[in-house]
Amino acid sequence: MYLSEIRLRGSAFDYCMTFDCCMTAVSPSKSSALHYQYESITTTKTPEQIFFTSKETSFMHFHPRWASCGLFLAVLIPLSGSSPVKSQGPVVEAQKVQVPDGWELVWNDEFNGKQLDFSKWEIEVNAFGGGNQELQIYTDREKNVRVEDGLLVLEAWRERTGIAGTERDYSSGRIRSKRRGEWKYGRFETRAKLPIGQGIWPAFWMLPSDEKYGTWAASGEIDILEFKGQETDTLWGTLHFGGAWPRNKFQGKTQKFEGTDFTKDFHVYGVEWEEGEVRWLLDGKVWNVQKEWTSENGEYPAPFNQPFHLVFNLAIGGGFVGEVAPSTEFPAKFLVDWVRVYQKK
Ligand SMILES: [Ca+2]
Repeated sequence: MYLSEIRLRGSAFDYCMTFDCCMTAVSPSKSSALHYQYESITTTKTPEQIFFTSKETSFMHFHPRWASCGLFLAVLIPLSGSSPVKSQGPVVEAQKVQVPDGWELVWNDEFNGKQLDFSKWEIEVNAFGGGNQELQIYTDREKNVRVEDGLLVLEAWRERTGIAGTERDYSSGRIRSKRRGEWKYGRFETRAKLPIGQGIWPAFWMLPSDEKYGTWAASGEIDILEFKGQETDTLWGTLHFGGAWPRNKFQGKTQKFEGTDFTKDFHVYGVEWEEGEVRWLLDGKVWNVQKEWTSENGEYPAPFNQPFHLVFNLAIGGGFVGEVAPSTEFPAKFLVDWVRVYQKK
């Protein structure tokens, strides 16, 4: 099954966001990237139907028939009587989403808009070092967090930056889906390109939304992707659990992928998380499986039986990745093409 995502740029995007309508569509007739230029937009004042006049297709009809899990799926309905297009209207881009067999798409962000979708993400602003003596300050400036050219860009700079009276030597970006996107079990994947350099630490991970079993790491942490900018062929996949710090435990795997430089190309990083098992995927292939963990405050499979949310961040320095080398080049960019969440059919 193919799903196509449609993103509207310019005023149409804002309009669409106003109605919280769908960014995901089924295209029965086209399976590759679609580009439509719109001349006008009308609506029935409901989220169910929005009509577009375009150059290639007279109208586009968003329909709730396939609505599921907060996503409206849509059908492109070509109508006759196309009118000529004179103006440079907003551009709609669609790209194919291939859903893995046995799963259905329940949430995604293709990062194809003009700005971060705050219905899905919160930008985290802090200078606390993440508990790892990290050197960055996370800001909400576009310099550090933005969406452009179909990508989420988390960009770190070597610069003295301050917020609320605290200054750090580097600035960077961090976002999370807490209270916007939270799931118990599923397949969580992102397509991303990682930054290079000693002391650069991009991560895609999950945290418990309600700390039911206690503070970190008693309620768990799922590190889907961790990477050191100085080891460009190596991935870390880890679970944190046990008790509250310092009684926390962790278990995971470090895997070297000979001949692969994760800073050169985009790859798909993910996990499949189900009751009693977490499997790590690289480009759809399993490279790490974890089944054993404990919780001081709950029966197995606690703590990994509660809703978790997603986090993307680009940390600089700290205990995991070590010191930043003078030769490390800035800005460093963590580029994310998309993130998709699937659940079992
Ligand atoms: Ca994208």
